[in-house]
Amino acid sequence: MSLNIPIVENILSANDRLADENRVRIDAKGVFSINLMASPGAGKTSIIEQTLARIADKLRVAVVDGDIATSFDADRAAAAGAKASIQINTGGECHLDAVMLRGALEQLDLSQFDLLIVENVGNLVCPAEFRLGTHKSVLIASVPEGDDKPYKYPGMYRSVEALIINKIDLLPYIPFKMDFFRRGVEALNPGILTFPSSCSTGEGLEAWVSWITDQVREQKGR
Ligand SMILES: Nc1nc2c(ncn2[C@@H]2O[C@H](COP(=O)(O)OP(=O)(O)OP(=O)(O)O)[C@@H](O)[C@H]2O)c(=O)[nH]1
Ligand SMILES: [Mg+2]
Repeated sequence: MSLNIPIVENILSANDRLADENRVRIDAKGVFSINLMASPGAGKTSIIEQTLARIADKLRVAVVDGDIATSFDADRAAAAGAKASIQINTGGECHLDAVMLRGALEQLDLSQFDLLIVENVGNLVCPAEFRLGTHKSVLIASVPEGDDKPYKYPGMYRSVEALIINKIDLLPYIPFKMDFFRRGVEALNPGILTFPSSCSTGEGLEAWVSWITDQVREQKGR
């Protein structure tokens, strides 16, 4: 038991070093990058599809998709207009790590892109612990998951810079208390940028797309 803590610390610090290298590589080409995290089925790929539908004619987008198995999500991103989409199969790991992203970056000519979206494996625990080197981490919470998730998964809610609250079209049908949810978020991550949205109706997506477009522009200007 006493040996486990140094081993975990070593794994995480080795991952951090590789994440820093990924960041240098991404920065060198002026690409803006996000790590999209959420529980399974919260709507990560749907948000990517809806984002692409609104920006793929203006921005060159690469998508890297992490899943335990299948290439379904990378196929969806390609069909939605991603200029490149790469599927990583973790073969059982519940998160992406920096070495996996490095493998994907080696397959991309980053000078050909403005935006890199990484869809992490659906999970509210492990992905928060492994930095990838992206500029911003974004969490998608979805209404059917329940309003107690910030309280139960504080590490994830603390680790991100923006929060999409997806599936708000389902609010009339599900006992989701938005005030309770937001109080939990605020206690962990005060002032976090929040985007209530629905991939079904399109509500709220304009604000999200406008934020991400601004981030791409700022990154180019650096
Ligand atoms: N009602 C409603 N359904 C949605 C919304 N967004 C996504 N869905 C549905 O939720 C289901 C899961 O969506 P995905 O985008 O595949 O979710 P994901 O987070 O990428 O799932 P994994 O990659 O498997 O973890 C699909 O049936 C979507 O059609 C939404 O805003 N409202
Ligand atoms: Mg997905």
